[in-house]
Amino acid sequence: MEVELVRLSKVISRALRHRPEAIGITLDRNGWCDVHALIDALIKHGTPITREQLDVIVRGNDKARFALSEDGARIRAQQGHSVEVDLQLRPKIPPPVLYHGTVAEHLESIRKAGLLPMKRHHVHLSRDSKTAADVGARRGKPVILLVDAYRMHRDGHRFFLSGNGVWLVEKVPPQYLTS
Ligand code: HQG
Repeated sequence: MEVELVRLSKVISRALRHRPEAIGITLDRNGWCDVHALIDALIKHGTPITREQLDVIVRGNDKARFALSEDGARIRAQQGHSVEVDLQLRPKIPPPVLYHGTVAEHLESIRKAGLLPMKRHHVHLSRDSKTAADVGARRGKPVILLVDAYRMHRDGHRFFLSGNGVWLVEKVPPQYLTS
């Protein structure tokens, strides 16, 4: 995606996941925002954007971060929120192994406390180790942890699959982790 669209995508991501109030929009309880309201608010706050650009961002986003409602009138982020939203995800049986990408400096704390959601609502897990490596690489040399999702599920932990293929769980206690 061209540089300008990546920049716009980051601004939208911040608005729809973390700080809607910073540009004066509101999300409904399921995280949706009226598309015109979003565009107007972005323009008003110094980020001019057209409906065409927004559509390209939604369609062309490598991670499908955003989804439009069926009628195209509303938009929301598919995961990664820090604001309280109910994405109405239903619990789903995970694959036996999931992966988490992090960096060495977090390992000591993760070994003690397990994986925690930190600023987000869930711990984010990937179906494949390559995706986990990419996630870890955002912070430095990636370290990949294996999550025994089979045993977690069997022990009663609930997993959710986001609209863009990210596995979400409330926490991963240390006994289910191996590196
Ligand atoms: C670490 C991006 C110390 C955790 C990505 C991670 C992903 C701990 C960081 C999505 C810890 C949280 C999520 C503990 C977890 N002690 N550190 N007990 N438990 N951590 O960004 O998984 O571009 O909230 O390892 O591609 O890195 O936003 O989570 O390093 O899909 O669409 O604390 O964000 O997608 O960082 O990334 P994050 P994440 P988007």
